[in-house]
Amino acid sequence: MTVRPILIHPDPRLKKRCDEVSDITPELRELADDMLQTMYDAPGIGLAAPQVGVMSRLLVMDCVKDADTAPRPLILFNPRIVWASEERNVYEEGCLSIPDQYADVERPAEVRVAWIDETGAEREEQFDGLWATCVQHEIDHLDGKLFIDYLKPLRRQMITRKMVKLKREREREKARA
Ligand code: K1U
Ligand code: ZN
Repeated sequence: MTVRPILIHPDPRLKKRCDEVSDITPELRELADDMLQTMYDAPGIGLAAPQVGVMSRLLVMDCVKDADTAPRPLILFNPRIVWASEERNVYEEGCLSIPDQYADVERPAEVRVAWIDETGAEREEQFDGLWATCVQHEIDHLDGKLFIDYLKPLRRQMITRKMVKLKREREREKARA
């Protein structure tokens, strides 16, 4: 398993809709394992394939935060929301592609999601709490949408400017090394 580099906003690959997966190939299973490793290493609670530069509809997540509870890594190919609650929930979201920036985002409090798992089996599950927020955030990534797209334009522009600066600094550091 390999930790892959995570793309930082702005990047055109984070703004594109990803392609459906037609076959769960060994390469895609390896990618999913690398993504889990990358997510735990970051650390994060979710990761979508475009964040590592792969334009396929694949996401991983594990929202177990409590050290006393066993991890629950999930691998979702072609995930789709088949039902969303009327009730909404606000959560202060972050994103591994937008480091150190957080903002309140309102989304359905519960969602039912259908997907194909790593064995090729069809799965369906209802998520609530942080799991519901996270799976919606990750499915947005597969549609080229970031959590800052829910914010007012001025706030979004400020965050984007900070990220442009961060990327420039990281490039300079890389050139010096
Ligand atoms: O998609 C991503 O960029 C991952 C992102 C997922 C997410 C976070 C919060 C709300 C919705 C979706 C993250 O994992 S950011 C890091 C984070 O939230 C976290 C890190 C360590 C422990 C607990 C949470
Ligand atoms: Zn994100």
